[in-house]
Amino acid sequence: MKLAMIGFGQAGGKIVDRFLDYDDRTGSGIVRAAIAVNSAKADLMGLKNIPQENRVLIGQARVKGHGVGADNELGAEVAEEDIDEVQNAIDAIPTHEVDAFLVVAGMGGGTGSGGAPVLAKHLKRIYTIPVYGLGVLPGTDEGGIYTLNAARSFQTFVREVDNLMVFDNDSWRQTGESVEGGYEQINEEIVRRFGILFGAGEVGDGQEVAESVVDSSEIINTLSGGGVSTVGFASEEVDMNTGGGLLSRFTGDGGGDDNLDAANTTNRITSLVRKAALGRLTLPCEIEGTERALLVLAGPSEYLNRKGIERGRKWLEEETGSMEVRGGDYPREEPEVAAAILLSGVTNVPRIKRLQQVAIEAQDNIDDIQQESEENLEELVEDDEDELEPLF
Ligand SMILES: Nc1nc2c(ncn2[C@@H]2O[C@H](COP(=O)(O)OP(=O)(O)O)[C@@H](O)[C@H]2O)c(=O)[nH]1
Ligand SMILES: [Mg+2]
Repeated sequence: MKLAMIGFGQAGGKIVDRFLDYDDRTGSGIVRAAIAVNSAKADLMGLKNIPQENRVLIGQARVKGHGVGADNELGAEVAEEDIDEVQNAIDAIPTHEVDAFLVVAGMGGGTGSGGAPVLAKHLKRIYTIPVYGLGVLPGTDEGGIYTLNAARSFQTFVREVDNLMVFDNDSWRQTGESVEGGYEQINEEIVRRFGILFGAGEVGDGQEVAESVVDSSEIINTLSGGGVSTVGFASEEVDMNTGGGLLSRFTGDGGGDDNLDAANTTNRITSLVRKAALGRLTLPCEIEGTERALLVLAGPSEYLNRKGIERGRKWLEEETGSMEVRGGDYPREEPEVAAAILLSGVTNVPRIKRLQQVAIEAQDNIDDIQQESEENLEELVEDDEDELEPLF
């Protein structure tokens, strides 16, 4: 499926930038247009793949390109004030060729946390295609203000979008990694998972069309109904040349191999589906109670079969209790078989419950937190000035 991606704030911009890179590497063709919006000029300059004309600096009159720090109320204000500048960039892209918008942002900071929900609301008013969010939750070690920002932004964002897909940094922290190095890896994990999901509906002309290929409408139907989504993923390397018993037939080593290979293919698929659903999700949660799910099996077509996907789908129905589990193939020439599972409308999410609790408790000590936020902002502006000296 073809997306117009808008990265709001630093995390949002970097992740969209990385989606472009993924598209390039894999030829998946999901990013029809990519835009980055930020109040910090240095963050926009740090991007690699998003075209210069699609980098929109907002809030110049207020913060002079230095960013809003961790003040997400200011982030929301500058987004509202400069929404026309964002719209100008969107006007320049062919939205009639796009299946949906994807607004990507870190929920814990200022610009993306405050601005992404504002943009989502604006897009919903103007366009008829779905507007999805990809929200990144902060690590709990980042501090109170980030958690509070996330708690507030999350509530607004989920209300404004057609579906909010969530990635929780806290569950993906690597120990002993620098923060930046850690983000590189995390961002790669993000684009891989969502790349397979959205790429599934975008099988190109020259590519082999499988019997049960996933199309865009199935992704859209799974996401419709709103709420919060999480993604599970598992993969296994395979040999590109010996799959499906083709080679064994040519070399003549055994006539009964086809059945054995088919059984292997089915077993591989069902075990990948279990691993994907029961392993680490982008937002950890109880999968029981999921409203809708989509299972995508990606890999060389000789490693995909209908029986495996059907079994995986049935198993998912039992585990989630959902009556709406879709499933299908995504044939692609990569030396791995991968299962990506979109669980949409999840209800039992401990992290979200904690965030909601934080939002409630925050009403009690709002003054302390506001002061912390203002100090952060002052520090950041000072830091930024030092950093920006050689650039301008
Ligand atoms: N996954 C991921 N998360 C990030 C990255 N950079 C920042 N974050 C997270 O996003 C939150 C907001 O940071 P940032 O995007 O810099 O704030 P903003 O620029 O004001 O929107 C942080 O608290 C981190 O949790 C990144 O590259 N990848
Ligand atoms: Mg930042």
